[in-house]
Amino acid sequence: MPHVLILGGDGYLGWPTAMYFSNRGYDVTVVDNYFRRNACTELDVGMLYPVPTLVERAKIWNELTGKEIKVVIGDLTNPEIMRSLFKGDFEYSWAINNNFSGIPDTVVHYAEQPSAPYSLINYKYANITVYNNLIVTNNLLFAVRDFSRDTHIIKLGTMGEYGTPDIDIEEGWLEIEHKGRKDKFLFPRQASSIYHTTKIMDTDLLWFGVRMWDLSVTDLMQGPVYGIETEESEISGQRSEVRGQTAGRAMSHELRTIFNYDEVFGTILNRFVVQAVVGYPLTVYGKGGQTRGYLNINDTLQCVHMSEKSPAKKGELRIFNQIMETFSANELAEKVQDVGRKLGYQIKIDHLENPRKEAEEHYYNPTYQGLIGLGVKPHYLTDEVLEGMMRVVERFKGNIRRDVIFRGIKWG
Ligand code: USQ
Repeated sequence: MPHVLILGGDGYLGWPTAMYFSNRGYDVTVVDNYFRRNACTELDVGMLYPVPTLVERAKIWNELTGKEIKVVIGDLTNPEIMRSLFKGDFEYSWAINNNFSGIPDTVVHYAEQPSAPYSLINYKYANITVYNNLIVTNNLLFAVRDFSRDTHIIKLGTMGEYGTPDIDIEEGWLEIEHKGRKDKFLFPRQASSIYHTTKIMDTDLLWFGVRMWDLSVTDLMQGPVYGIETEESEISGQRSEVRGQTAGRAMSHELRTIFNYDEVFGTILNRFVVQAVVGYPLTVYGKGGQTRGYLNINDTLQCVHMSEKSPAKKGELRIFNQIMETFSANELAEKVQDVGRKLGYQIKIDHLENPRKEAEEHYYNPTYQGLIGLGVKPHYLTDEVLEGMMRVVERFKGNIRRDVIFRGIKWG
């Protein structure tokens, strides 16, 4: 089976993606330097439940399914570590299951600092974001150029690269007619945080690699993701002889993704669900008309898989808008309030002074047909999905820290 290399394999999307591919028979290697966990500890933002280390998760996965996920612990801003993933000499990192799977057929690049608020805490966190995101992407670009130009790069982008323009948002490209002549360009970008600005810049780095060296790149412009469980995180012990049936079930919970509900790393809907369960008024910022494209974590997995199955051509930067439906912050709050009420929660909605600088009422009409065209079947945000999330969060209610929900990191 093809070899899929996942950069940033410990994060909210990285670990579920690793299990998803492994479960479908792929040879999977994950790399991470625990950036996200360390940042959570440094900023003291809490998590809904503790998560085993990446190495432990791979062992649990192996015990439950018999499948192997190879783990490399290393910082991809170090070019030698990035290059070793294409050469198989793990001199500069720490690797388990050290038998090199060969040059990857596909690289999934999630190894970025993913939080807009983090990037605006102060200049130090802005620098970490700029340095990490751009250097990792550049190291990847040169490793692929130097060792394996046929590897398909799937890079996670963000819908926030486009901002909220007063025109329809196309999937990455726009044909422009100017003084009687026409050409196609990247859709205009106008990010609203330092984090989002780095995503624009790494799109540009890859676009350069496509033009210069005929690389094959898919850039997935993703909206905010919600959700906790995936098919693989709920696999219960098939290998009961290893630790016993009950242990198998307990272990399967340890395969769940890192779940943050704090202001820095939590995304809006995950935060609202936690707030509802713990009786914290929902934190709508400003007027709440901010509209974004959302998707279920299970759809992220499908989108990456479908992109892997139908790669971009050599010399092509293929861009998809990775969202399944659009909502305003107010609409999300009302949905959570309605579902919560049915479950017996009295949920208030607050309109906090917006710590961000963003349009609170705006036009928003993105196109998002490309991934559906590749065969992705959307999971929409139904009442059942929200109820399912609340039921999981309820089980960990005792872990929820109210003090990390809102600290007010200001953009201004
Ligand atoms: N918002 C609230 N209340 C909250 C949290 C957020 O009203 O408690 C609002 C924000 O002001 C914003 C919208 O909800 O208008 C989305 O905020 P978010 O924190 O869920 O998402 P964002 O900061 O934009 O970043 C997240 C991910 C990032 C990804 C991005 C996609 O952290 O990695 O790239 O979503 S997008 O938003 O389309 O750029």
